[in-house]
Amino acid sequence: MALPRDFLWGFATAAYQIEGAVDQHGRGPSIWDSFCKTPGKIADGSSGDVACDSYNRTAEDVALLASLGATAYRFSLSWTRIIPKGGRGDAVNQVGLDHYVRFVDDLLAAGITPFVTLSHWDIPDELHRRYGGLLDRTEFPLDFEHFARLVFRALPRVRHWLTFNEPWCSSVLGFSLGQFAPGRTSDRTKSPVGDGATEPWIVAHNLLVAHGRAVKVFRDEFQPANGGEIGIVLNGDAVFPWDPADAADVEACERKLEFSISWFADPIYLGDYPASMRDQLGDRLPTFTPAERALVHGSNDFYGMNHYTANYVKHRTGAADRGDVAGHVEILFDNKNGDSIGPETQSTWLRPCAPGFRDLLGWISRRYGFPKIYVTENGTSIKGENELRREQILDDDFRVGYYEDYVGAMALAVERDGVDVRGYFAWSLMDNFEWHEGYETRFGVCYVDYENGQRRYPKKSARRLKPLFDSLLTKG
Ligand code: PNW
Repeated sequence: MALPRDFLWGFATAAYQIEGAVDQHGRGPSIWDSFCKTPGKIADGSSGDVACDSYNRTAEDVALLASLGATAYRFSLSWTRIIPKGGRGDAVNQVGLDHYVRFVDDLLAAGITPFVTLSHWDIPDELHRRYGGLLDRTEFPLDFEHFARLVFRALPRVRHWLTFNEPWCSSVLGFSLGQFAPGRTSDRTKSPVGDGATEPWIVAHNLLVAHGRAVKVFRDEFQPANGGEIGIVLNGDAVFPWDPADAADVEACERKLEFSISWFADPIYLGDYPASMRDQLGDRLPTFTPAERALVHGSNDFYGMNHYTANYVKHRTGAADRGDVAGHVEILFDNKNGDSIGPETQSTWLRPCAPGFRDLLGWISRRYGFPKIYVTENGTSIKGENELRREQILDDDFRVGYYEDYVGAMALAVERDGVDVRGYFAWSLMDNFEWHEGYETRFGVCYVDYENGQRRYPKKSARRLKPLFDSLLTKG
């Protein structure tokens, strides 16, 4: 009996991962369309060209959500369906915009509350070519602001907006490790750990400023008449010291959280980057101009939290490498005693450890003044799932257990720790294009049969969430 009665729960997806139809009705290419064409970047050589074909199956997806009892759905807009070239001087594609207007109407008609992400990594390719996309401190935020204003105006019935998904991934995976579009490795040629690198911090800074610009437009021009709320979505893994008796490992845990979460959340809630980052990174970390700070500080109406896993964290000895994106720590799945943090999944970075969720909800809440939180993603892949027959895949007890444990940990955080969670989204509604892992990794609570018309089949986990939340929602 832990969660408030008006608590919203449902499932999440992202445009490039499910829509397909990449050339339909005038959509322009995003950096992910180009990235997928680069040989060797995607595990199975695939792309989002077809994916789950959700662009052409909106009625089916709404019916699926309704049948599972979801009260909310988080999805993202494809910027290049709406402005194929992306920029503020470029043409608007009305067909693309109308598609989302209808989709929002359909969701609302089915009693499902839309949570709309403006951009889930699929930056217009043309903007990347034109001025370096996320690397441009002036042009990118202005183009994003323009796109945001256009969709706020077109979708007045949407009450919950998310600006960017996981800017950490765009910055680190996209511009340091090169695993995500646009596949840049900053200055890694100079050193394998990226010493000399500057791009990840520039990209992060520009994403924060662009977020701030969109929020200002929303608050100045739309919120007064329409109401509603807006925030950014941040990912973050829980941490446990490799050796709890070693103060340096305990400190390393804090630093790891600062380098992944506070990098974005500190400027938004506290007005500047964490001191630990400034100390290590020096002037390669950009400085907020007063105008930028005014845009970013205080720019969240709620905290959008994506959470999947936990790590053991060990300090590193010796001088910090100034280009190290992790904050001079070692990230491990086993602790000093050889205990494992959790079982393996299909994702190398993901090991379930539900107590970490409660911990991290508490850490975020204490550091940022107990903000309203929406858990915008939580879920798991299963080791070897893709090798099984469909009937076996549908029996996903591992995923059922994951959701029971994680939702339970969240309920405890609300009940005992004063954490203010108002909504929860399981990742994902259905199996989909899992970025650089292609279709080999399945995160869906519904199985998608890619060989037979992208038909969706609910797995056991899909049907477990409604009774789980029903039992946690307070009556009366
Ligand atoms: C999130 N990592 O991404 C995304 O928001 C989703 O689009 C994605 O499908 C989901 O999690 C599952 O992976 C992440 O390597 C992808 O640490 C990779 C990492 C973290 C988050």
